[in-house]
Amino acid sequence: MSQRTLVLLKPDAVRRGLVGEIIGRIESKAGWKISALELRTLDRPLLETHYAEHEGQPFYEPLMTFMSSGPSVAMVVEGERVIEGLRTMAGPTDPIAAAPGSIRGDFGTIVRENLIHASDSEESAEREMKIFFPNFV
Ligand code: D4T
Repeated sequence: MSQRTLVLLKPDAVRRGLVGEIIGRIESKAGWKISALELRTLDRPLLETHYAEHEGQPFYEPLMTFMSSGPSVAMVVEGERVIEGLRTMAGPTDPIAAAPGSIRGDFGTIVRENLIHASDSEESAEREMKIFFPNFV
């Protein structure tokens, strides 16, 4: 089942020079391909839309500050079961709980700076692709 998903390489991944490493892992999965890609600093209105479900949480404001602290890489990735596959490849939200071999498990320590976002369902993927690539979808 071919799917599309929205992936963000967060400002920590870009600052630390991990973009090539992470994109390499994605491109190494058989049949997965990047169909849109942009390097850009995410502004507050876009982040408010993307993270609407977390408004009011104690981590919301620090998350907003971090996510707008430098450029991110936004991508659409497509391929076989790519939504589930990229969530597995990223690992769970807390990088210390993430298994070695996953992106967060290999490179992260703190929850806020967990390197990567990947849509968690087909509905989220559709919503998020429209936010980041309104002219593509
Ligand atoms: P994203 O959405 O960035 O892919 O992350 P997850 O799907 O893994 O996790 P999430 O939506 O629960 O969290 C979004 C974002 O908020 C940061 N965060 C989260 C944080 O700084 N403190 C926290 O306690 C939580 C739960 C990390 C990811």
